[in-house]
Amino acid sequence: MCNEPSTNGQNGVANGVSNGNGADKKPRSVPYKAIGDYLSNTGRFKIIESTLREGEQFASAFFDTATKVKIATALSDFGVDYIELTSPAASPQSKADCETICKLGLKAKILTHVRCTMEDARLAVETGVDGVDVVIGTSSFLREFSHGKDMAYITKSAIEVIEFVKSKGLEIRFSSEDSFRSDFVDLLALYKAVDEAGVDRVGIADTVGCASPRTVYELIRTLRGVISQKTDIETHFHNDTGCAIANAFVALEAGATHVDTSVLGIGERNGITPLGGFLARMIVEDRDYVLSKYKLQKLKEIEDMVAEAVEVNVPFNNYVTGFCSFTHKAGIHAKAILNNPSTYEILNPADFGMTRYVHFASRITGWNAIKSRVEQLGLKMTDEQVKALTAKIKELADIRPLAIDDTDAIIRSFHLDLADK
Ligand code: HCA
Ligand code: CU
Repeated sequence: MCNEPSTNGQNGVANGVSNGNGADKKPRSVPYKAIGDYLSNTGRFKIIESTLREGEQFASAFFDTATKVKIATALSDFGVDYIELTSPAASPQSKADCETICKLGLKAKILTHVRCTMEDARLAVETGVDGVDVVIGTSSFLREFSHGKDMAYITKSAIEVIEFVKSKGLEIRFSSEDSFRSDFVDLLALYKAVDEAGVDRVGIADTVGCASPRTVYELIRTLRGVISQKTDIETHFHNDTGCAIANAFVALEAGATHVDTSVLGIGERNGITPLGGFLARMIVEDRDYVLSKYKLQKLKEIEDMVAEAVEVNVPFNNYVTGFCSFTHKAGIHAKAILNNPSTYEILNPADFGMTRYVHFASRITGWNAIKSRVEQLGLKMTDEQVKALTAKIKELADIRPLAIDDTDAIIRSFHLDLADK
């Protein structure tokens, strides 16, 4: 069920000029409401932000201490619930950085992510973190070609690690790597055992990005029925086949409580559920919850900060902050958008501190877009004159691409000619 974006008077079109035409009206309510779903946590999820763990596994990522501090502070201010950091076992500097971030006193809880061994768990609890995320591969691929351990061994070491971390008064999560290619019966037996050992959260990870929304829904819903209600379910989705946001969303619908994200989705290979895209999905589902928790207006700043740190450009079609996310081009779209932005927008750019732009310099423009531009330039014309001007712009735009400056020049000279007549 899609709710319409709320329009709040900040719906300026190009150059921030208000269209003054319906944008301030309260949105119409949607006639059909979703029936209450007792399993769904789409209105009360938590974010585990893993830019400083999964994101460090991104091809071109290198975060020095100062950059880690900057990113962790920005994410905490943004409102994420948890920040996950690279294992202290990875390197001496990783351990030192983990300790430094724990001492910052951020609002977000700090986690570190370690292998399911006592050695790693001991290192983790020494760093000052609020909680430990442990993981071990359970698929036959990983059991055979990675660590070589069977399910009985995995269960035994999981319980030992869980009991140890809990004895230190810290939060503990246990996750299986490659959950969707693991034996389902084995997996459920393992989660039941760790649940009985008192784990706070279990994690499901689509390590290779093979899962589709339907398989995610079924697995999480079954798991929800097998472990106790007080135990949270964290989910982690890779994006190899383009389902990372959809999978995170259905996981919440099926009863998961926590979602792993990273800024711009950076991580191993092409990464995981992106923070911005995930929140775009969630604001459509539960606007009040998202706005009450997350400072969405800071999203672009955080994305730019991370893009610079890992030396990539923000993709042109990035969710919310891509350069054309709120650009409307075709004449039919522009006309409706100028009347009421909800016609062709499910997100309100103002919620994210972004601005709408009505494109007018092309052959598929319409006279409403040109009229709006004429007004922005402070010029006066009748509708008939604007229509004639539009025809002239289309004639030129049929021959070559027009820049905004070109089009503005045509508009101004047309206006001057009118005065001469
Ligand atoms: C990996 C591990 C992991 C762990 C996810 C988790 C994955 O780098 O392979 O602990 O929830 O994708 O399985 O990121
Ligand atoms: Cu991962």
